Amino acid sequence: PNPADARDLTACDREPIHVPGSIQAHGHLLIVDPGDGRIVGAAGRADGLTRDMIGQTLSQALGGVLRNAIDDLPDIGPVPLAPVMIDGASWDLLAYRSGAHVVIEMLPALDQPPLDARFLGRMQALDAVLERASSLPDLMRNAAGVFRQLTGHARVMIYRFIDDEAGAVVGESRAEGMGTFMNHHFPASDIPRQARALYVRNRVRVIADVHAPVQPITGSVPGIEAIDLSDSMLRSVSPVHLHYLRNMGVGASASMSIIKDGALWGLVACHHPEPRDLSLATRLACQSLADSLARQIRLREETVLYRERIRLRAHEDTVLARLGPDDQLDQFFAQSAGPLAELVGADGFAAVQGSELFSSGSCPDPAALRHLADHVRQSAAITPFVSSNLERVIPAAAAYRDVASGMLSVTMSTEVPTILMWFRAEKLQVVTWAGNPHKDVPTVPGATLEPRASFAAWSDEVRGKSRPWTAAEVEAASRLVRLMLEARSSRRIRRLNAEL
Ligand code: BLA
Repeated sequence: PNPADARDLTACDREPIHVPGSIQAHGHLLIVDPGDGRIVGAAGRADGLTRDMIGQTLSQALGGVLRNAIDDLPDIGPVPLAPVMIDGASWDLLAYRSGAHVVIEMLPALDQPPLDARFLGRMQALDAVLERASSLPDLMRNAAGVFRQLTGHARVMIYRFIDDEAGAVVGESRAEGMGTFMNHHFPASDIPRQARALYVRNRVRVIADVHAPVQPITGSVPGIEAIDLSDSMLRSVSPVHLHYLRNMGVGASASMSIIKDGALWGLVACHHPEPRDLSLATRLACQSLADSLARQIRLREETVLYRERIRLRAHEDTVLARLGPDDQLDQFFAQSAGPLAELVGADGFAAVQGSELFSSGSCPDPAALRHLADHVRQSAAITPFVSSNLERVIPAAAAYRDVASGMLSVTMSTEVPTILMWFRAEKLQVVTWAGNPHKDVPTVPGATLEPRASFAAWSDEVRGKSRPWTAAEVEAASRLVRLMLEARSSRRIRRLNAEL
């Protein structure tokens, strides 16, 4: 069973995290009416620094240069501005538009590497470490190390979304004394839907101190506290998530989005046992390194696909050379079924054409084969049917999961369509979850969903799944069906010509 199904996801998914009405404790926020340049709202440390600025113009509060800067802001996305000094403290500034207002955020200028030549040199060196990785697993390990150097967090993980939006830790680097989450799985509800959507837009978040009280937004305009903080770097985070981190024994967290082809592929997740903030420059450096990581991931996936394609193509001729006479399904596949199954790494191969049926290797019984063929007849004519968890799509398949947990099917458009099916046996898998994902489900309807109390490794046996079909294998099956059809019709033409 999919643990995410058992949960009341909506409670988590509905929390409007982009309008929290407050910011984290370590910075300040000003809301400006761009028309007259007046400050209409603020939030910040209880010392009142920014609250006293409400009603002033931005120039009065922070100096004249800022006025021009906010007039030139783009419609979307934050822009770093020149830092300011107030009462001996230095602040990094960030500005963005939010509805009719402009938001200015003040992040404490930290004693972390400034954006100078040495810092840029270091960035290049870190980027080079990513490029040097020889394989995808190697890249994941290197990436965790690189982000640990950049952020100084004690445990850095590369977290990858897998099926059902659940995910697993695929790379890790940690300081002595920090426990491991390597290869641990986490359910989808740990990062709810709206958070995943927001993280495509705003790619770096820092939770500097999971114990610090939040700073509410106040102002001179009614409803100003409900301002949209999607682009914020100081936004206070969901209390449920803070609870989650505290349960994990984490004092501060940071995460960066890994976006591949416009979608959230995964996150760089950083934990620290004590409070830890990141400077604006470090945050921006993290973002650019995460983009670089995404490119490296894509490059490596493309290389794997390309190599597999070459290997599969070399195999095609063997299959085509063994095709038998096509008057009968049996004869057509008698010699070619073995290489056909081998081509895509299947345990069995079967074909159904009208009332005729052929099977070879390890396949479900004839009645089941006909049932499966009926199920995919329409859809597989357009795109291949691909599943590595057949019983999830066709529940009856649970009865023969030992031979067919995975199925790949393509329809060959012969006069009477031929449905070709490749099968893969069940591959028992033990998945280690970070804490029991089935527990902590609220028993009272409408009750608040609490994060897990324990993240201790919890093993779950997964039934009914096969090794997944790769993109190259699916592609090879479709291609081969086309080639077989061509071979068949050119043979027919030759035969007709001979008869004439
Ligand atoms: C946010 N959950 C997050 C974030 C991460 C995780 C990385 C982004 C914020 C951050 O950087 O800390 C989860 N952290 C993980 C995972 C790993 C990790 C999977 O280190 C693995 C290595 N959380 C729950 C439940 C709810 C929930 C039951 O467990 C729902 C009520 C909610 N998680 C939740 C919310 C956010 C979140 C609402 C958004 C926080 C925000 O940005 O405001």
